[in-house]
Amino acid sequence: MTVIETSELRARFAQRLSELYGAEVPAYNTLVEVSHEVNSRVMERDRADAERFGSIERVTAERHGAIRVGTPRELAQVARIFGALGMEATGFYDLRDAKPQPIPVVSTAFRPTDRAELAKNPFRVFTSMLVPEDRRFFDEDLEARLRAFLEARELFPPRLLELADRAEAERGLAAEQAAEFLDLAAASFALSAEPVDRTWYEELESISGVAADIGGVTSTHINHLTPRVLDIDDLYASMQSRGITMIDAIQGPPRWDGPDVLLRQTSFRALAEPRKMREPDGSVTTGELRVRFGEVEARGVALTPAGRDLYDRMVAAVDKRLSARPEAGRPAIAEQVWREQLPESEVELALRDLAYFTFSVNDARPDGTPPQRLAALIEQGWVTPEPIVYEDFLPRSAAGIFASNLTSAGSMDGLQGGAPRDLPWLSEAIGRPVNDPSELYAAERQASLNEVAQKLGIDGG
Ligand code: OOG
Ligand code: NI
Repeated sequence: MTVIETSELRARFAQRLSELYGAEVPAYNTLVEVSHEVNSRVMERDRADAERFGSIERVTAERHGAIRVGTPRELAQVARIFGALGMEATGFYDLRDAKPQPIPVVSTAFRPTDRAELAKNPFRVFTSMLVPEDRRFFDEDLEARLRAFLEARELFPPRLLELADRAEAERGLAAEQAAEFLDLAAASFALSAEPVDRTWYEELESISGVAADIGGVTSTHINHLTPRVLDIDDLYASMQSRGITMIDAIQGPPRWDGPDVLLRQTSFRALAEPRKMREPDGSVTTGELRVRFGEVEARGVALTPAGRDLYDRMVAAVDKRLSARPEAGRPAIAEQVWREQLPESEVELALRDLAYFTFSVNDARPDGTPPQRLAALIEQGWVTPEPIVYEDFLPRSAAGIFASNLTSAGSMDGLQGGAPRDLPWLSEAIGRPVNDPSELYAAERQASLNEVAQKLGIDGG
């Protein structure tokens, strides 16, 4: 009996979604094509450098998707489906007070956590959950109607969840069941042909387009699928020259001469898609909704909590200078702030403990007794730091991506009373652990330091 193992299931699922999304949103295929061109160009320039943040095989297959659900019960089911694919809830993002625009959701990302699994296929899905209890968005009456609507719907057929549980427990599925699982899983993320109740949808949309996209329809759908590129500035220009209008900025760190850190993303709005609408008089018409889009990203080194604090302070500094000098433009100001505040080399990031690295002992190293301190080991040529790629998301970019693809700004009505939510709450709500990304990066670094210590005969690393 052939068994399709977890990592192969994940790779096949990512591939299935890619085919599905390409058929539903043709501009996605253009984006993938241009991404491949960009990546080949970067590989030709300097292959070794291009592969420092992951092999070209990994990067070429790499995608993240995004879905949105309404309740903890639905999120727990999503966790079972992704559990079957070796993807664990990682990170907590609260987008309700995000700039530039608050979004009534909290989010996590399902992803593989182990370096070897990430290398096999790093597929991840940014997953957001509506917070109908948040009084800043929804009053009591609307909350009650939203909950009733969400509780009555079924996003995933029982058979899919049953196969998911089996796949997770047995770390794979027999070929025939794997095929059934993949069919059911892909189908539950496709755009539904069910008519959308126009009055209900529009009521929610007046508060938030995201609320309408989640609570105004009876199913969920993948709303974007993001390839990874090695040069996002090249990608941006190449897409524009093919006549695809991108949003007006690349989100996240600016382009600059120093190390690539965290995550840079940009997107474009997909076309309106025809959707069946149920009108107030009961008739069904064909309307249009614009809920899906294209996005692309470039990834750099993961930052430590200290590095992340510095990053957040730099973003605040950019905002401040920009408000005093809007005519200078964000990219130029950001580059200036970065030059002033962020070390210009990876080694310095490592020495100042601003980013995560693994360390390996150099074949060519000094004779004699190695020093005890990591900084001295690096400076004297005993060990070399290798950057750990950032595998997660940025809340501000996420909110920017949400906002730039909404038709209307929505309203918050000045209501008070946000429902408190955090990572432990989320974990409790889905009945599974939610990983803290920094703990994962720190553990990977520590494992490499332990190896270094053993190899060099140093206590503790
Ligand atoms: C998710 C937006 C966030 C990202 O890459 O930051 C995201 C959504 O639109 O549902 O995918
Ligand atoms: Ni995204």
